[in-house]
Amino acid sequence: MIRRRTLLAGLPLVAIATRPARAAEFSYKFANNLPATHPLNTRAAEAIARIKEASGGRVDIQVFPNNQLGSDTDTLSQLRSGAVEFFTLSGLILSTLVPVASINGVGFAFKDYGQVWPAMDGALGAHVRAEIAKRGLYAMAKQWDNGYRQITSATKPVKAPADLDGFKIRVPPSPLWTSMFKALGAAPVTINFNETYSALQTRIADGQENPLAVIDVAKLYEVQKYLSVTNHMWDGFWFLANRRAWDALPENLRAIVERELNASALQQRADVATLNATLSGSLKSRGLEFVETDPNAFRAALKKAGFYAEWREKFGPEAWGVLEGAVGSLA
Ligand code: X2X
Repeated sequence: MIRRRTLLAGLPLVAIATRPARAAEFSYKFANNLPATHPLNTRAAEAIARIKEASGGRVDIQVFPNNQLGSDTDTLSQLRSGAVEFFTLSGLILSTLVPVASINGVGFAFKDYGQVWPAMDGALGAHVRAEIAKRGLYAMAKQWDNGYRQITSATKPVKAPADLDGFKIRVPPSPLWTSMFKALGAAPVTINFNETYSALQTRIADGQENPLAVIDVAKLYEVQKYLSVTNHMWDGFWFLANRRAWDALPENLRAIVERELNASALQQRADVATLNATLSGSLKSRGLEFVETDPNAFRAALKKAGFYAEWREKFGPEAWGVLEGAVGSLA
């Protein structure tokens, strides 16, 4: 019988215990602008765990939420240079690089989610993704939800378009956003998301607009008093990859990453829809006063200002035709 001590003495125990964990073959960074508590981050974290598992540890993605690596504008540059491999970005902000990517933000274009997802998973999304591909980026097939946007204000309830007259409203960096709020008579100020809370606090802007889920996780209710239910546009995040980093992954690993991210995107959409449908109670209890509006009045104001004609011209007949194919005539 071999004695236990003899057996152990023969093994290089020290070497085993001190060998460093093998670094993953592909160590990638994923940056985004939202707090870790938003469903975009909770669902992405689940996808990333499944990707690590399914790739046998070869793909390890580290998350940098909350604009830890910089504003959306900065992070888009980092994505393009390859300093960051993955980034989720609103199509409207992406339009500073890929103009047609803001097309889903045309005011009051989508009646409801029943129009949003068939369009974004269908011809409209395919049109935008093809343009994204021309700019050195890859967009996963499934977009992640931000949601229908609502206007908040610190100074007065916004009930009708006339209440926006001269109103200093923060908008994200995107020509479509600026154009739309100018068309409504407001005075839009372009500010990245990471500076929005403090801009509202210091009254650089008196209001802003975002979906309920963002207003909640970013605690914008602390610096705003009124929330007008306008549903004035639908906004989503493209899950983007730097093209060189994406192509560096062998095909089987790309398939795993895309499969798991897209699966989580579908779950994230359901989470956000639930939040946006149920958060009004808790936001009211935090002091936000809800204001009902007549969206048709805002839409009519946009039309009267020539907003639809202007953007039809800017996007061009082909892209505009794809949008109208999904939502009907916007004229
Ligand atoms: O910047 C915003 O307002 C946000 C969080 O909604 C976007 O990412 C577009």
